[in-house]
Amino acid sequence: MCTTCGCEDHTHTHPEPGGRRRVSMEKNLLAKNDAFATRNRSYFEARGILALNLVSSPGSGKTSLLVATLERLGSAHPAVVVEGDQQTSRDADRIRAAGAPALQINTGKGCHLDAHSVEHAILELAPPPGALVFIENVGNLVCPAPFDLGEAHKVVILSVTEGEDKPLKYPDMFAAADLMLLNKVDLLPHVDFDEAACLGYALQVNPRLEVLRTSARSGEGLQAWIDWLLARSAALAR
Ligand SMILES: Nc1nc2c(ncn2[C@@H]2O[C@H](COP(=O)(O)OP(=O)(O)O)[C@@H](O)[C@H]2O)c(=O)[nH]1
Ligand SMILES: [Mg+2]
Repeated sequence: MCTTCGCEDHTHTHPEPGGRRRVSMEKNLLAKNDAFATRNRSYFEARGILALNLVSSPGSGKTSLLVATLERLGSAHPAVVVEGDQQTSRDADRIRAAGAPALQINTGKGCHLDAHSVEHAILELAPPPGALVFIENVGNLVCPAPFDLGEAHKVVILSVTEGEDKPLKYPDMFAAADLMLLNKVDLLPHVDFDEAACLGYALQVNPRLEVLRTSARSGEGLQAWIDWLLARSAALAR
């Protein structure tokens, strides 16, 4: 546990008086996490399961996008969801209401999911071969970045209400992701958001980042996102 902020299970730094920084690099913790992540990845690969780790700040629309995605997928493609939040089972309840099995992990003071907790959740959810597994991480753009959960891809969600500079301010998260969903594009006419600058910043941090524009509210871009998912899921079955 970090003795400065009380946060559990993560690696970070805090400024100290006099400009010195105390570095609390818990390398063993990351190594232990990586071992569980490798096991999760083997489990997914052996069953042709596409697992995605959804990361973003709180409120960008992760759960809303998942609900809209599950409603569109219907029973045509099996999917299960692991939900991570510090408290409450509100998101898992929203997912179950959309018709998919969901399991909530409450991290308490922890600010990210870890691969061991995800392993337990997956064993309990028992996704069928070929299923989609969505892991909604705890909302913040810092702590989940270095933690591999065994996913095939990290998907970072950025909403247009958060400001175009977030890829520059939180580069680790955008560098770790393979896909960025630019969400809440229905709100673009109402907010000061420089979309071209945002895309430029995101690609500056991660030149191989794919980007899709979405709105969980209007449905814009959801078919492209579902096509992205199903193409990768189908590739695993080959
Ligand atoms: N206008 C608009 N609102 C959205 C969209 N996606 C999510 N929201 C709203 O944003 C808020 C946070 O969404 P939620 O899915 O809980 O975000 P999460 O914390 O990332 O899971 C809720 O009030 C949603 O209704 C969107 O595409 N457009
Ligand atoms: Mg959520």
